Amino acid sequence: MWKKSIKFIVLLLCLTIFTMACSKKESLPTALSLEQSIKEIIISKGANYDFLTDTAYMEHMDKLGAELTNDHKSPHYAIGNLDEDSIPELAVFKERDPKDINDEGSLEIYKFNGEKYTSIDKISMNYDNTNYQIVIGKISEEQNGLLLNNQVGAHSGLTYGFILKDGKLKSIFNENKISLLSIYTDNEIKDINDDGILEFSIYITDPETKDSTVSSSDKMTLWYRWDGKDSATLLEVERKDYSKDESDKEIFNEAKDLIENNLAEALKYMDKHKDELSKYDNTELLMKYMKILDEMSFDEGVEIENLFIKYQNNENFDYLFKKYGLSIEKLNSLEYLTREKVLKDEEELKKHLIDHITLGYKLDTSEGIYYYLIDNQKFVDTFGQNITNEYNDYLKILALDTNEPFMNDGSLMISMDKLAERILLVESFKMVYPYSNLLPKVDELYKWYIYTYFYGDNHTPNFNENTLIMKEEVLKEFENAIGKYEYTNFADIIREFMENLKQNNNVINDEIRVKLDERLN
Ligand SMILES: [Ca+2]
Ligand SMILES: [Ca+2]
Repeated sequence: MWKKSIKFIVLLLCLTIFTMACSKKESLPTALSLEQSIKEIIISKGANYDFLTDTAYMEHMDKLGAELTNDHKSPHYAIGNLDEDSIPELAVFKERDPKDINDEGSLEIYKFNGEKYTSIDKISMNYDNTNYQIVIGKISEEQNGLLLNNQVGAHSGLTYGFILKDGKLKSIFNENKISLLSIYTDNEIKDINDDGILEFSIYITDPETKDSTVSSSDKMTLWYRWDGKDSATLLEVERKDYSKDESDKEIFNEAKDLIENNLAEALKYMDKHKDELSKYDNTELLMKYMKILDEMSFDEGVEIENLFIKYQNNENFDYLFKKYGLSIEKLNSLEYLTREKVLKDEEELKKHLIDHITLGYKLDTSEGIYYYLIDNQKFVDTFGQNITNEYNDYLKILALDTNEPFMNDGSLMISMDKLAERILLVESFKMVYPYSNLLPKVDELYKWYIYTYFYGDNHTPNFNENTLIMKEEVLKEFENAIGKYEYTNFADIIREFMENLKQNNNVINDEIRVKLDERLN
């Protein structure tokens, strides 16, 4: 009896194995046929064939793409050309398994190897929750690439860009140069201007929003295209039109008229009525006003210098200082200047100073010569709450330098660490306001600061003037800054500069200078 049972059990086992083998066999032909069909299509076509328009090929590839994603969900894969041969590659986003804390999710590239599609590279997707767009296409005139949008955190989006280089994925964006984070997943990858090259958008809170809560703040969409290096060029901005904000147009026109025809009265009027105008209109007026101050400053500077000379009666340049116990601070104080006894014998000089400081100038001196600077701090203090955040932040950058000029008569006047802080402030302006029309001016200042930071000033270069070898103490300073400001573009620039320098035996020559120029452009 028990023998019979064993026989039965053995038979049953055999049957089970047989059935399993059968079912395995049954699934094999379809898998084979997908690979086989793809192979057959590919090898039947010539080198210039456009597979992406071949319906049969695309249908099969769609199946393969869906099979290779973890959740078999589209659109977590993209089909397109990433390298020289015309046979498309397949990029697959593999969502992480939330139950497996070691699974970071991945991006994998498959390439046809003559037989079938096999994985050629795989990179981590950094625990991103999921993907909501993945596209392969032209990202510049000569380059194809892969762009993808992943969902991260509670509701944000993160954009990535890659090219395939020597069969490996290479990231094309430096996050210290461009912010790729969208507050919601409302950003897109598409060709917005029908030129065949992909653009991508970033969806962020408008820096000018009044309401700063994430959900109800004003949003803006920035459309970018890859710049061919490690950042992107801004092509288009979609945002609220703040010029339509409520504002008293009569007052605006009156202020504009004063700026053009009666400058001495304009500022008082603008200050008095600033609450009746929108931030947009106040900014427009102030920019107009300051442009005129800037244009006049040279001539007015010559005038004040001539007045000092006139009243010095051929004495030393500090004659008046001694006569009245003056200081540059006192000469910039309206309260002091309007005192009856101050400069009582130098009426023209007194009036010029009072008039110009009221206009918003600041008297400064270098090597015994007097001139006017624009007192940017005064405008921040007076109009900061009534102008756009963009213009206010711009004026704050300028104010740092008019309050405490970094350079005087060719000498660096502030510590390298202070200079680094100013560089970072400019850098953050560039990140926050990538659309700003003020960027050319900001960039000019940025470069001037950076060149001074690396090379030193005219009188004390950062390198030995005979050997051109960089000074040890300066290299130390660089290292400190890298540690202190680790995750900034500036730290990247210093790192790269030091690396180039090291390979050049710490000698500052044209080669090093050209490399820094290129990095900054
Ligand atoms: Ca290819
Ligand atoms: Ca385009």
